[in-house]
Amino acid sequence: MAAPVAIVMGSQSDWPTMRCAADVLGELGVEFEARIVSAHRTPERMFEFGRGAADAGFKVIIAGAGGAAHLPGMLASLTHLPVLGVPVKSKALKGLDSLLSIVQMPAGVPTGTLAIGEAGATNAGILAASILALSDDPLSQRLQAWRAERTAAVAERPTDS
Ligand code: RP5
Repeated sequence: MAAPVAIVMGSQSDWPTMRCAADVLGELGVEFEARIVSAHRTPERMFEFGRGAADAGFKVIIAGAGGAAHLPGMLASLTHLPVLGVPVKSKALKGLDSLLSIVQMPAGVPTGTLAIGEAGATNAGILAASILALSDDPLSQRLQAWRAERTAAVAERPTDS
């Protein structure tokens, strides 16, 4: 069976950020496929991927890009699957450019937009799992246990060390 989550990114340089989505999906036991698909450098690949994503068996797409970050929005225009956009931190503008490029979609073409950088990628992974968990009880149980573990790991008081 095909992996339910696609993690796509505009460049190899996005992988250290996008790997956070991959890591958390791995912890939750969710299969994923990671691919480089650039809206600007490989537009034909983007069209092919976006148009074929649902038929390929994907259920959720996590798309990360930096700077003029058009990949998440373009993919959202090419597929009815949910697209979660991760603004990758850019060198010049620290990811504010990426965030604004992803978040300001016109009405009718929604792109879920997460925080800039690694926190956003991690949360995109968790959110993808939450979406899949709506129709997957064992995953829902794993997700709830995972969240409870993280809650229990927060100390009530700070320490000096
Ligand atoms: C975007 O340009 C990519 O998503 C990446 O965040 C940024 C820089 O890409 P590289 O020049 O590092 O390949 O398309």
